[in-house]
Amino acid sequence: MKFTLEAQDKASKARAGSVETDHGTIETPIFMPVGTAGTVKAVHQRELKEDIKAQIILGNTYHLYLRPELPVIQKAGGLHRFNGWDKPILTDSGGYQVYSLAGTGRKINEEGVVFKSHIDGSIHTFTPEGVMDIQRSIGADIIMAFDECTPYPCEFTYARKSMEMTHRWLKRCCQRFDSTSPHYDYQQTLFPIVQGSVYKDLRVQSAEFIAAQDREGNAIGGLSVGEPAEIMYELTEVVCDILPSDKPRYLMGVGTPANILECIALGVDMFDCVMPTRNARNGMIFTTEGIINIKNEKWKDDLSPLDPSLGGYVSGNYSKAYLRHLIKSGEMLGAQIASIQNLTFYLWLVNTAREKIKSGEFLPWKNQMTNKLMQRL
Ligand code: PRF
Repeated sequence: MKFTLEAQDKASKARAGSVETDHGTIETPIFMPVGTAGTVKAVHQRELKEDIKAQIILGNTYHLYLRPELPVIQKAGGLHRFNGWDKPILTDSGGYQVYSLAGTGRKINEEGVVFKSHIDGSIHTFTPEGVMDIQRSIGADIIMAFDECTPYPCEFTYARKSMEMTHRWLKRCCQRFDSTSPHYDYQQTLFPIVQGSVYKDLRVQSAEFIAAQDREGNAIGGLSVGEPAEIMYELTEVVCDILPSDKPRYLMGVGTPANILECIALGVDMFDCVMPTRNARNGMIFTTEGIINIKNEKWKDDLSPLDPSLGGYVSGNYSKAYLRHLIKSGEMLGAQIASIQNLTFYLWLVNTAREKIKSGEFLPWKNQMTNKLMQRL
């Protein structure tokens, strides 16, 4: 993997760059659609590529390991072959998904995490070594270290001990990753994850530890878990200022379009979030003019296109009234159209940010766009 810094904004810490992988180049800043079970829900691969212009998608170790199970993915020749997506893929390690199972009897200890499958209740163990092996089998281009994402709020002592364990787990991840080879004919790279909850001194300590591992890219976890946005911004800035500027920075699970613009300004290069797809299915539509709740009575007979200036097929060819009808009727096409619209918007947002960074107009554009995104149309 190779990261090239192409431009640095003068009025903020925003950057434009590119990440080269064996499955192609990712232009940053980038948003990565979430494809938990090897599919970006309600969107097929040709639409992802041609309409949405996605450059990289996510998969989840936890879900893919439980179903369809690794032998199937291995038999296919890796996840790219299995799901027909030939561009880059990143897999999350399961650290966050297992954390989301809180209350289902999962147990975290030094060795790893014992958890119950959400599918059939069977018991499984994830260890740092095991999760590296699983991600080798799945075959993502970028794989994530096994971490513990602390909840919010979280006591200082717990946050410190958890962060220290995440650091020890990282050492084990690196050791396993470096002593194994890819299963398929392309390279993989491992990103470590900064933790430390909302405590500035822990975040500094974690960012320094993660930076010292000298991997090819770095991630920031444990944020956007319920804390106020201002706290997330403050800690993201603290961490970005420590993580090396010649490597991509990935802020995990963030966020709203306004969150993304703010964090681009702080020096983040990569984002993922279920929001554009999950909220699409509930009728929340992101447009270049602002955010719409398509279920509102107000759109009942509005036959204007969803978002004509976005320039996409779906944005220009389906009306608000028609999408409202589909979503209210629980029609599958409603989820498809809404998901494509929202992802097209998210990719447009980061791509425009990239252009504005390069042309030196990022900050005024970001402020104007953020104002629009505060409005509910
Ligand atoms: N760790 C991992 N994945 C994640 C997170 C994390 O902390 C988050 C937190 N927002 C989202 N996804 N492994």
